Amino acid sequence: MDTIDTGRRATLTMLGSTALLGVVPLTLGGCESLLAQIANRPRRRDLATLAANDPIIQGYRDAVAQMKALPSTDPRNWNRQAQIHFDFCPHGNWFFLPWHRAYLLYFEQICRTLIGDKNFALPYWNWTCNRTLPAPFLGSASNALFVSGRAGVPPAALGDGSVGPAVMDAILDETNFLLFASDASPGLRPPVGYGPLEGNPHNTVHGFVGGIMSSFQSPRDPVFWMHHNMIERVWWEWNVVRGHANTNDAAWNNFSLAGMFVDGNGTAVSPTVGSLNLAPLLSYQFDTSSITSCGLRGLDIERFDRIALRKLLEEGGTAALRPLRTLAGTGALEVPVGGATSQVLRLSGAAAAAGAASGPDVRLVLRVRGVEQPPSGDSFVRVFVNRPDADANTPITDPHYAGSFAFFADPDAHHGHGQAGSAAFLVDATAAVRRLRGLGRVGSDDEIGITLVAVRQGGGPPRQDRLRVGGLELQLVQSTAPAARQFGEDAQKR
Ligand SMILES: [Cu+2]
Repeated sequence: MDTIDTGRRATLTMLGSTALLGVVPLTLGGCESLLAQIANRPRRRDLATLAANDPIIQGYRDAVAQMKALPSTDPRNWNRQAQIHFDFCPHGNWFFLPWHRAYLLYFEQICRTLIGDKNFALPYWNWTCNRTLPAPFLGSASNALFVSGRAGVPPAALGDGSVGPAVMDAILDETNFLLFASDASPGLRPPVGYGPLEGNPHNTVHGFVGGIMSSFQSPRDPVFWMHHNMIERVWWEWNVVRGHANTNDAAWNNFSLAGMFVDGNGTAVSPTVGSLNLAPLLSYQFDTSSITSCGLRGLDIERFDRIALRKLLEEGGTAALRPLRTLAGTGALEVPVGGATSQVLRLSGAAAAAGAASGPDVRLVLRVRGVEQPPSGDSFVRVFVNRPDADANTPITDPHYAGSFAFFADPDAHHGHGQAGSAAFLVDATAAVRRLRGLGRVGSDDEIGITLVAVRQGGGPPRQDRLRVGGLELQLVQSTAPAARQFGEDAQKR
């Protein structure tokens, strides 16, 4: 039998975690059947590999239709499931990933129960390789996966700057959990700081699809679950393939998600964040093509060193971002939303200190504080360093480009959450500054200019809207994170 581990202690450890995740039926048929169940755990597949009439797509459509037909007294009812997101979803902090992992796991169990297929697994929308809204979600109201009011329908396509391979590779190579997964927060919902994964591809896809997908009721659009399964897929690749550790911070691991989700039978569940760390080894697996190498040979993770992998997932590592010095800050500013508009800020004294950012663990992090998105909500922001003439036409391949961020929910949905005006976005400008120093474009004037360019999704014409920002802070930050591990053969890594 192919087991994911060896040794009695490990087996018992897995039993504890597995029962928590509800993978196991109520009566266990002994360890062997449990291990077989884990080895054969459902495989989540790339939507693009499934034909329109594939049983997985049919099953998902069937599950959604059934959930819509359930009475609103049933917590598995479609709108009740979306309400969980409205009531509890964390955004802009380190609970973003595990909360949505639990949300997907229990939603997947509900699908299984309703369609009577214990092997059903949610597919995912690999938007890095397939930039338009997947075909099974189009059509008309007779299709349970269709929803009206979307903006991003084909031929509208997502761009390289938000979901392209270079963006995703940079995210997947981030070593620090707090930058990968968004910043540490004392509670479930304060939006402390959006990291690049959440702030850029995650938010951009919500805004791109538009309609209900850009609100806190976004799970009412069936494509929400395919999008978040891709986010989960990214986290999986970050852990399993790129060998990065989640944080071992007890405040994160011990955080309870009780009272939020129900399992396939509608029974309340009480996972902790830490209990979800082993989900990639216990609850589901992914098909194994690497995200950013579209169409290339997949990875055979069954041949990985799974003992070492389990250790990494179970134990995590120290993840810290310690501000060494705030180099410069600004007060409030506004950026007009449109084709060729930008705002330039000069942060004096930055360049000399930027010279200190030469070690691998010292970063120059731009914190964009108090971001209030424009009412229209369909824009995103590009950040350039020392390029005061940057505009919407400046390509993201420009050496001055540092990163992007986008907006998740429309301002109306933000009310009731008390989040308007309080979101912060983290942009790691280290690579851009190092690149510019190499080109001799930083240093002589002892200043670093930050240009924010607000661009409309789909490149629409300028609007009267303005993006309001509470202020910018450029910080020199000491990053602490475990070195990347490798669990497979060299050749398998991408
Ligand atoms: Cu989301």
